[in-house]
Amino acid sequence: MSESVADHLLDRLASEWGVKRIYGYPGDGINGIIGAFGRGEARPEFIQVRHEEMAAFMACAHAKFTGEAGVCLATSGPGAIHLLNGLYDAKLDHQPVVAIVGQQARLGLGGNYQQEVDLTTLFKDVAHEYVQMATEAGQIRHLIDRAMRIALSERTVTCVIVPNDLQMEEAVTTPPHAHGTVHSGPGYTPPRVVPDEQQLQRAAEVLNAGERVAMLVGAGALHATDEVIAVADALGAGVAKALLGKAAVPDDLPFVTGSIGLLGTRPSWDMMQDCDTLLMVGSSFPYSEFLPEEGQARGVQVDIDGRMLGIRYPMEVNLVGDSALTLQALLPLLERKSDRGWRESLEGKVADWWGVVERRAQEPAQPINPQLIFHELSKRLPDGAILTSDSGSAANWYARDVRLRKGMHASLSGTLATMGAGVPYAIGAKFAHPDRPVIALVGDGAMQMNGLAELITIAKYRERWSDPRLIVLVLNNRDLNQVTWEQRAMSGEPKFVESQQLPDVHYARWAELIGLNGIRVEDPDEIGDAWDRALASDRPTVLDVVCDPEVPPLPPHITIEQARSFAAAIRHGDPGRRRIIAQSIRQKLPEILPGR
Ligand SMILES: Cc1ncc(C[n+]2csc(CCOP(=O)(O)OP(=O)(O)O)c2C)c(N)n1
Ligand SMILES: [Mg+2]
Repeated sequence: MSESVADHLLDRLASEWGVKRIYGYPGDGINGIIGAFGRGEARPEFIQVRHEEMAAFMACAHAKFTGEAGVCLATSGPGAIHLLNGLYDAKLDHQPVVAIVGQQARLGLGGNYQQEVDLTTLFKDVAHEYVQMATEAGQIRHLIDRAMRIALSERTVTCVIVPNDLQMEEAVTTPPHAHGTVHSGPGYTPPRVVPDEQQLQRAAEVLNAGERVAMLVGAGALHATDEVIAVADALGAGVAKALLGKAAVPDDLPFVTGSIGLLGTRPSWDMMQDCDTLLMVGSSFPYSEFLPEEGQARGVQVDIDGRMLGIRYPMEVNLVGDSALTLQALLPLLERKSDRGWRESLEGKVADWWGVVERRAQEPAQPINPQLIFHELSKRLPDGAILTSDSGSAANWYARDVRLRKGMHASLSGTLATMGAGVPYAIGAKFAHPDRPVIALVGDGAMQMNGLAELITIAKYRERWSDPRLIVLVLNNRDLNQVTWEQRAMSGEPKFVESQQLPDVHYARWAELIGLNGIRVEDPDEIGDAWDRALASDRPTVLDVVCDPEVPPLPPHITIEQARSFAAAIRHGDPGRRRIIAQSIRQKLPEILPGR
């Protein structure tokens, strides 16, 4: 049988671009492509998800945890539309993801045909760097080559649309050598991007002149751990981490002040308030109120993407460069600060802060303080663990309480901050690294939104993973808690039970029903043991922990406005007011009374 367009498409992805698997969901818009998975030798594996949005999240997770492009596949119309949120997640976090989607037959296009959606327009924003519909078999080769290469070189989302009738046509692997044809080739290797000597010198002058240097690192520094540590040592600096850069430097280093921002730590806040120099590496951390005030500090920024420079703080020196290479080149130009006073004061604050975090975790709650769950996990994290978090209160505790060590990976939906990415990210991580333990930290809202269904995907594929450990922690607080607290602290609104309260679900029993391990915990004394059991299990585990929605995910400092709004929410009759006040005092006390 001669090769079809669909055969050629999959061959090109597998043989020329090294794509090992494609996350997707079938439909008649892609029947030709689905049929081709089973033919030929060089084919990517088809991974069947429960919903196309999850396929896009998994492709994004693949990119985040491997550095390769992730690929997802959906049918025309509804399938394509379902992909969008996951694709935006990838785009906003600068991940290379290629979406391949079906379309109605070319003859029917423009005929208001069933499931006909203007897909080039639909994807024009999320995949604006490259979205193309094939109308000729001879286009497939260059559409695939360009979609892959542009996704990788621009670290973004691209999209190829293939009408269903075209998929079954005979492939044209080599277009005629004639006017008007395109002859593409595969392959991409990232360049070595280093700023020129003069700019490095300018940066070094600013950094050498500073007496109190603060570093802020993000996702762009994930591969530059040693370089960040070496530069921080030379400069006597502390290192704060944006959420996506949590794994960039380990939390067990004494000068790492931890996360920054609403989910951040007190030492990160203090460091930014008091520094005279800011060195930002691979981060577009958005909240300017957590950075120094304009004029307070001299700034140097390093980013691989020139568009991301100088947009959060008016930097004196803006360096376009790879973080690891740039810091390596900068290092010999830096004078080691002989006065270590600033560094020592930061280290003192960091040590005190970990005490606060621990004491906050130990405060009693009804029935379980969510921080205790993360605290107990932190102590037990296996080497090489990969963590994913969902958006919600979990992200607070993930950011503040979890102590990552060297060699661990961790991520979440950082910029889009969408709910529902935690479980599909964990699945993507597990396929990419089947030999490593993966732990997803997810709210009950996110679980009800996406996670419950996607547990079925875990049950379906679990036997292939050599390390059976995939743990989904469900923070069972029967509440859309993060937003409930935002309503209280930002808008002064009491909890609106109708929108915020969630149905109680027995997640552990659900897990057992589909052949996974399920553990439900309702007593704080059982958490450590529950983590031990989950980490020793021979299969994926859902750890359903009933926890207290009235423990406030406090920001590192509270503004007068937030305090006013909070007081208004209580005055306006918040249903949890009595316990909220008690818990807020409990959570604040460990900070005010250190060593209590
Ligand atoms: C798709 C989507 N819808 C809504 C939101 C707004 N939002 C952010 S966190 C959150 C609450 C999450 O609740 P849950 O998963 O139960 O976690 P909790 O905060 O209760 O721990 C909501 C509704 C969002 N970020 N993404
Ligand atoms: Mg919840």
